[in-house]
Amino acid sequence: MATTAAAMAATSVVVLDRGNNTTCTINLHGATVVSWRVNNQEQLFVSKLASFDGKKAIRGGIPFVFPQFGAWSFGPQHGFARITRWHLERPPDRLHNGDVEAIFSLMDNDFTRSIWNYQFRITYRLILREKELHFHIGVYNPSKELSFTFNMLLHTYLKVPDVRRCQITGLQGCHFIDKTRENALYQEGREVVTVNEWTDRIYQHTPQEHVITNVVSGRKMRLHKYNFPDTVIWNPWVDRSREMSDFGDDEFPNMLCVEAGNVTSPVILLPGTAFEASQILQQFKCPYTIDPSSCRKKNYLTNFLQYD
Ligand code: TA6
Repeated sequence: MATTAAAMAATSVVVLDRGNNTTCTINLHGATVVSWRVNNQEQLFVSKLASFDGKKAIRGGIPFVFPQFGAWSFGPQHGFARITRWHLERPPDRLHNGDVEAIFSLMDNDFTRSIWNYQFRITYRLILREKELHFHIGVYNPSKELSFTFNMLLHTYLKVPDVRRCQITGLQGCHFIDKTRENALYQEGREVVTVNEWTDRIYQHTPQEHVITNVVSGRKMRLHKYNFPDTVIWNPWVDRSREMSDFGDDEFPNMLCVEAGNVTSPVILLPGTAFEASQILQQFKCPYTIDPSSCRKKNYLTNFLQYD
């Protein structure tokens, strides 16, 4: 019996529910995280014009970019992973400490091989904690003789009340490719980066941690990354917003993309080897303005490391 579109759509969404109105929703189309709610507050931006037709990439949440970042002569912009249906490897499961975990996977198939003729297997483990969302990614090359090279990036759309009030730490001194200025290379001089115009920058060799201020309800978001050397900062502002059919002309003030990835230094994966990377998003409230380190309490560090 053919699976109806409705049935397909219905079985395309997986919800991790930790209780206390803290949930994470993943669409199997691209294993795109389409919602992360902490105490009933949505942390991620999804456009009101986003398409959920199971074909186009979802405009918002956290699309999974692989094996190509950006334009691609062999296939779709930002690769095929975000427009391919993933498999639910392990359904949501409550862990001993109350956290909820689920595992998704993607393997090569006729469609992917028609674009990129390599065998691969990706596992994507998501863990929903009280105020944190953990992403653990493994890429495996099962081939006996062929290596392959790939980009990988988590295209995180943060929901913000007003992007002009956001500040991003951890980019000072880093070189960046500015896609708004013919991909010229510059060096960031600011202690905190702000966004007040069309911004599309690939920051290279960035530190493991960024703090974004003034996200939902004035809180802060800590992004901690491992084995993701680059950070992309993007906001389409006025003109680019109008060019996107799945993005409202008035929505740019309410989103900020801070994307951890392997962009400028693609990963080479030898036969029979694996690559791992991870990201942790932590929403926190801190009375101190910019210097998040003064918010750091001992137990934060112990908590952070227990899953690595
Ligand atoms: O990650 C930033 C970026 O590469 C921008 O250049 C912009 O194109 C954005 O991604 C969105 O790309 P998309 O293919 O989703 O329209």
